[in-house]
Amino acid sequence: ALKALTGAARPNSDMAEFREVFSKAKHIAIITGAGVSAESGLPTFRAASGHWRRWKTQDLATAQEFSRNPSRVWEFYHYWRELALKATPSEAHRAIAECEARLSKQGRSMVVITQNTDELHRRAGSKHVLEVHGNLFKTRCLSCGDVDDNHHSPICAALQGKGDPDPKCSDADIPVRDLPRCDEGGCDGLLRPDVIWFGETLDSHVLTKVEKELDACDLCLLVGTASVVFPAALFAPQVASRGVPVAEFNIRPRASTSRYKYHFQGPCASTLPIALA
Ligand code: BV8
Ligand code: ZN
Repeated sequence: ALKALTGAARPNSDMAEFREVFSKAKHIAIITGAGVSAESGLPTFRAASGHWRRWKTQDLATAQEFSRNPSRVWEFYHYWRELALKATPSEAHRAIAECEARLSKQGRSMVVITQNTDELHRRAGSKHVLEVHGNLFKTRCLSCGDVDDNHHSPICAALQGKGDPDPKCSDADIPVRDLPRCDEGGCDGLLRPDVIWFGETLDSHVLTKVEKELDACDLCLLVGTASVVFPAALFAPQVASRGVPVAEFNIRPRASTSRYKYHFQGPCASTLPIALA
């Protein structure tokens, strides 16, 4: 009772018990957030209070800000693209990818439902990945709607060396004609990153696939997410409400009234390889 009163963090769940459940699961859904890329060197949104220069991430990641100041928003995305290109998948990404390959040989499925846009799950070798917030390395044309893969570094000459996150850094104020443009048959429309901005709805095709996986899974892992961004924050609670066990892997201590069956505290690059071995 005293512990509950002090709200002291409760110890980790029993890993042996979790691994028993894991060994019997046929369809595993792994929901991941920025914490799974933390050990790849990508700052999480909560860390550094999610700032780039003087702005909060969620104030820049909007369609309004892009139409108001496309140069500033492209500097921001150039910064993230270059960070993600230089990053390498962590032990957490790798453990997930290896586990998927092992399970598929046993006729068992694993799907990664990621909020991350850094493509590190794919680079680690995961095959079945649903990117609910889009992908930094895809562009979408505002004129013709064409969506393209784009891993160019820099994405356009004018952004070379730009995007420094230091608050003292001033805007590059790149003229819109020098920002990334569409090369689809003379369209030349302005390109945007193909990510889901705040205030934009998630892609309905992706959401349909997510719903199917959440309804089919018999075990769910929730890795490295603060679960504050909607509607992704509702995915794990939806699985738990079906009575399916959810195991949360997070660096922050478990709230004494955790809503999930299992909780393993610690950096997921250390905890996941043990859990998924
Ligand atoms: C929408 C791409 C319909 C852009 C991103 C209720 C219902 C619906 C909408 C809302 C709602 N309430 C509010 C909204 C609006 C908004 C929202 O959720 N706002 C939040 C801030 C309250 N949602 C939307 O706008 C969504 N659209 O619902 O459309 C609609 C439309 C209009 C009006 C109403 C409804 C679209 C949301 C998608 C936004 N796009 N990404 C870009 O950023 O480039 S989200 C972005 O932030 C990231 O992609 C990421 O998903 C998210 C950050 O969350 P996390 O991944 O959890 O990362 P975070 O840093 O927060 O946490 C890291 C965690 O890891 C921490 O817990 C930490 O402890 C842990 N950790 C750290 N290190 C480690 C670790 N764990 C383990 N190991 C470690 N080493
Ligand atoms: Zn176009």
